[in-house]
Amino acid sequence: MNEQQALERVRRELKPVRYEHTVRVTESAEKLAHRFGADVEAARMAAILHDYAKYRPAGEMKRAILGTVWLSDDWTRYGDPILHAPAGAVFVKEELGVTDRQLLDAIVYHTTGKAGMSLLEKIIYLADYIEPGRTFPGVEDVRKAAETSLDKACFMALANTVTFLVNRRQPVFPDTIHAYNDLADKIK
Ligand code: DGI
Ligand code: FE
Ligand code: FE
Ligand code: FE
Repeated sequence: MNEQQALERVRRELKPVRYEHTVRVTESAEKLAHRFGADVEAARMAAILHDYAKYRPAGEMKRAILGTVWLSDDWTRYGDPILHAPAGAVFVKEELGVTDRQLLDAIVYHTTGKAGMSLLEKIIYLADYIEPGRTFPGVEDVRKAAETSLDKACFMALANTVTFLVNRRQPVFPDTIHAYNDLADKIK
């Protein structure tokens, strides 16, 4: 599947606002890949596919995760907003025939991050957070950090996300905390 075919599939899966977000994430991912020496094609493809499952019913996503040996059942226990990340990897694999493990993992971890993220995983995580349409409090500081340090910028995004979740008394997926701790140590 080439980039154009992936974009067409994704456009049919998503509402226009979400498709426009995807296009901006793809442009942000390309810039980050150039800046930090990653494979630009891989970064663009992962970005195009990252929110593929965003509008699937929660029950369908849970079933897909529970039926997949390479995904922990834990993904189904921390609220519906994180389901589309692991479920997206399952559907992209099964429905689009994508087999590249690194690309699938970048989709799995784009919402939560994890300890020991690969270059591609960090780029997709960060591109999703800083794309020009985002208006989170503090996002401008994260964009600034992303000009020079991928780890620092990911750490700031994780800190903001943990704060956001805790302030709303929402559960925090363990990998999000592990990602935060991992990068807190690395940027010292
Ligand atoms: O899909 P997007 O809107 O582009 O962005 P995303 O994939 O980063 O999803 C953001 C949502 O995920 C937002 O509602 C916050 C939520 N989220 C992020 N990390 C965690 C989380 N929710 C829980 N419960 N735990 C997390 O660690
Ligand atoms: Fe997402
Ligand atoms: Fe499972
Ligand atoms: Fe997204």
